[in-house]
Amino acid sequence: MAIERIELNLLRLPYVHFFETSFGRAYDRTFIIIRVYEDGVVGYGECVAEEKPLYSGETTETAWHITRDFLVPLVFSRGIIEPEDYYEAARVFRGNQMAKAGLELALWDLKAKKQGLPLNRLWGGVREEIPAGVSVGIEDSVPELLARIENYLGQGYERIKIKIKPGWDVDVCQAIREKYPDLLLQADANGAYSIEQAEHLRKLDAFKLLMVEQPFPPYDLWDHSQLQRKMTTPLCLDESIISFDSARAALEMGSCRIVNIKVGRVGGIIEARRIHDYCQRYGVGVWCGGMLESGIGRAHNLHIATLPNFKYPNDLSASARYYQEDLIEPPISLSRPGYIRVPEGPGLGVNPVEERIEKATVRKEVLKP
Ligand code: OSB
Ligand code: MG
Repeated sequence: MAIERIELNLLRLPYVHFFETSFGRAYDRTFIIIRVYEDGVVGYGECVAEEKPLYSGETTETAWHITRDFLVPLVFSRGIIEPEDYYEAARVFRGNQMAKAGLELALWDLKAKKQGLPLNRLWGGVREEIPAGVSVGIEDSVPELLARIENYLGQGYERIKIKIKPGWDVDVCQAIREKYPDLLLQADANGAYSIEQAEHLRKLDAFKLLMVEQPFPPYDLWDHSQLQRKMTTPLCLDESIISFDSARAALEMGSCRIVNIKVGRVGGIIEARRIHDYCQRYGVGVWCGGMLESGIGRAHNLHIATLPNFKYPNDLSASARYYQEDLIEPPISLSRPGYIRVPEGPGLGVNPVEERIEKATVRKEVLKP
């Protein structure tokens, strides 16, 4: 058979609560859902590019353009169905990992559904439940942040990640530690600092953080290596790890001791697995980051997090933490305190609700060979 049709939908979904990082505050998420159709089977992918080029240079509009004008034509012209063939073919195009990943994820879901297997069974997942975690944005005040943390702990989350930036860091960690001496806690700067602030960042060593994520901008691998030498807390890289090669450079340079894997940021599941396997051989643990995905993208994240070297709690939370009405039914929820069960049905194992996708759609395009 062959792919008969590929649909791109641009969606906008409001968050249950605003999400603020060092980039600013956001009230909703704009993203692309990719559907591939073959012989009555539909594969679903989510492209995590955001509306603005803040976290990454990609945006929903660049990803739409790259997908529609280069990646989909590649699939149709070569008669590609297998994600492995797609990965090899798409390498001719530079960069644009998020665009590449969105279509690859849809092809993986399709492949697993045709075989009647849960997605992670295609490449050896070893976990049925994933350690959950919640990423808590910057608030207007420390008491408001503490109240949010208390609420999440009450819901069963056992690991909290906070967002930090200059002016919202040491004092905030201090306040959390006073209230919760043993909480599994980590901090993510999304690149808000520079090496000149190394002495200030060292103060974070006092708070028994699991890790400090991405203190410097994405391309500062060298500065990260210098900071890691000065800090006892492990550094974790997120934005800097955009490919297998950047992961290799980061580990060889000593820029981090932990790696955050996001399938979107690295260009898909095959690249994510290469990074995972390399880190495992290197003795460096990984965990799964998130981009506030809908249930479709989050289900893909649950499947990748079944691999054995995912050794830390992940940025994977229940649907209710993100959206009033997620795109899937039933929504994702904690199966017991601190864990989310991996969906067991064929492919992603979740049921996208077509009416909800249509309702949230702001633009749509149907592509045919
Ligand atoms: O840096 O990990 C990040 C969300 C959007 C963009 C970047 C990041 C995040 C998060 C949210 O921290 C994690 C989640 O999806 O729960
Ligand atoms: Mg991050």
